Amino acid sequence: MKISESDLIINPDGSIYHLNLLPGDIADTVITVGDPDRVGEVSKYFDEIEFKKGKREFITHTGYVGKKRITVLSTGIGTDNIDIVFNELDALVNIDFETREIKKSLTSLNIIRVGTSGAVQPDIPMGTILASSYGLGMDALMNYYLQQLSDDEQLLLDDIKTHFSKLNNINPYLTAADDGLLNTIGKDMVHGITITAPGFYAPQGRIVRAKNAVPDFIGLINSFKRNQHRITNLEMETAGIYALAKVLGHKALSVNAILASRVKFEFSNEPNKIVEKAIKTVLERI
Ligand code: R1P
Repeated sequence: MKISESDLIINPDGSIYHLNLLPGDIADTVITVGDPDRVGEVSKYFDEIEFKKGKREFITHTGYVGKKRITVLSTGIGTDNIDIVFNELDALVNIDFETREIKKSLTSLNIIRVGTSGAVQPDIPMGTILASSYGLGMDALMNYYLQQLSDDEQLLLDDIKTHFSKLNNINPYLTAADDGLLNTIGKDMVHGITITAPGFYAPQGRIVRAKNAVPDFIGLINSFKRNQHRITNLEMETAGIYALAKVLGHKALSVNAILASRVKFEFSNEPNKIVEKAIKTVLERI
């Protein structure tokens, strides 16, 4: 079936609407970062840069580390941007732009987020590199997609929904990391459930001037426990990445540079070093 011109917008030069990339521009291994300035911090380790492109907050560098072709691309902040990036990345590999039809043979991308995050457990210090075993979304993105959960995901989500039942009108969603990526790139990192929030301040329990509707949000988050599972950190993209990757048949892992301790009220004085460590670790293991 042909996908319409308004459902999938292709620019006059044949590139996809927001990412401004042509089919063939992206490698099978994609690193996503939130901050457009972080794209160069990753690609400076490439042995060769094939091209640099960009539009809005979506900056892309594709190149090689040894013989391995890698794309690094910035998503900007939030799962609304993840919706755009993941649908467009998928279209670039799985839709024939000439016929506007879904290809018969589908490509599964390996997608690794290298992002920054705050820890909510006292035993996870700043400087930790944490791989998200699950993404728990407190945002609304997955109310708009059909998602099929494994039994393991469903049981864990049921317990989480009970724990957070006093948060009216929030419908959390949960997706596991790709096991293979978690046990290779994420091996010997701290693992835990990452909460993806629809904002940076009150949605992550920060108090500045506006009054928060949920008192002691961090306490509510870090008190959840089920078997070996606990919530370790907060950020703004992982749950959308995990959920949309699975819906579209891609593999995803989120690697978090822990810059803040939300229980000790501390923020690192060397955030760039921590991010650098996360980037180098991922590139060595990719
Ligand atoms: C908020 O400051 C941003 O930082 C974190 C959050 O997820 C959010 O995008 O990740 P990045 O550093 O990758 O952007």
